[in-house]
Amino acid sequence: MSKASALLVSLTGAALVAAHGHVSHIIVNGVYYQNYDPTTHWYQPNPPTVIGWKASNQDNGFVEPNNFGTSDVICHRSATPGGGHATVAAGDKISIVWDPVWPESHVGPVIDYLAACNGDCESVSKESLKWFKIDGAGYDQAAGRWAADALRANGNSWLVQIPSDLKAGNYVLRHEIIALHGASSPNGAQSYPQCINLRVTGSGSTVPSGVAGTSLYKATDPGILFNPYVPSPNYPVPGPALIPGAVSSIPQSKSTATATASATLPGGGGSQPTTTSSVVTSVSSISRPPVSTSTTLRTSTVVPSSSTTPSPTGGATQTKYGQCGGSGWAGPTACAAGSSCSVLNPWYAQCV
Ligand SMILES: [Cu+2]
Repeated sequence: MSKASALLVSLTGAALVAAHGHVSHIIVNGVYYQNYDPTTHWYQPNPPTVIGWKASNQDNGFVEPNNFGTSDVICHRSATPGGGHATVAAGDKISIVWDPVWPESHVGPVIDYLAACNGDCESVSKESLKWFKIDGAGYDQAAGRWAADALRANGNSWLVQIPSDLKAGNYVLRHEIIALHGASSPNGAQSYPQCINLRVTGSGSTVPSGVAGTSLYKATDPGILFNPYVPSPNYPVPGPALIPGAVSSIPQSKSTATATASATLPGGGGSQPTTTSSVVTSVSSISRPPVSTSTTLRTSTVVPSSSTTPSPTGGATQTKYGQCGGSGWAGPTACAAGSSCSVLNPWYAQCV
């Protein structure tokens, strides 16, 4: 090891305890769906129903290789299914957006899997899910960069395509970044799995076979125990092979949201997207209602998110006791008649 690379290792070692990230939302066909936010929703008495799985990664943290044989690796720590889903068509491209900006030090692969729920994903047992890999990008020799670098360069987002011949049904999308900055040491890699419920429509007939989440990786796999600090790394993306016809990554581009949608609840009986006017509102037509009249609980004003994404407040009205504001809040800010939006703290405002 050169002095330079030894210095690099010691510097990045200091970053091991830094916060990392989670997927804040997805955009598909211009429609924005909020994801589970572990840094805020975890603490809320009435968090919104979202497409993403709930998990106890309030620290924006990761799953360590010594736990790759435990259920925590499936959809992050202590994960339980998201309460709703998004509807997409086979062949659709989904933009998966992380927050905050992925750390430059956290080089590594980006990998996406699907697993069929064989019923509602909202009530599926995560141990029963069999994952098949629909993309998996490691080190791009031609571009001279890691997939995580490409993600960061793409507006902190990753574009994944649902296989066009996938059989219609309910699936969990498992999107993952594996950070390798500490991976030359045993148990030094960091897995950041994020799970999202999808209802896939279409006329396809294929459901590829897959493997249980607890069998995806071992701590000693060559793509898990790996020194990334070499010139032009020859990196083996860990996990099972790509399904037939899949590519390591499709050409990356950013997506722009022009509308927002709520998660669809299970048991609705239909496979239609929730693109009715009641839940999808053109962003340009949104007018943000006044946040609140004064109440004794109010201690501060709501500061609009500084995110570059249009604020998808929608046209909906929040029910009494539901969330109506707070940092990063993407849901309704208007309260049902008889209640008003009260700011409890910078992260949470509630209709009371
Ligand atoms: Cu980190």
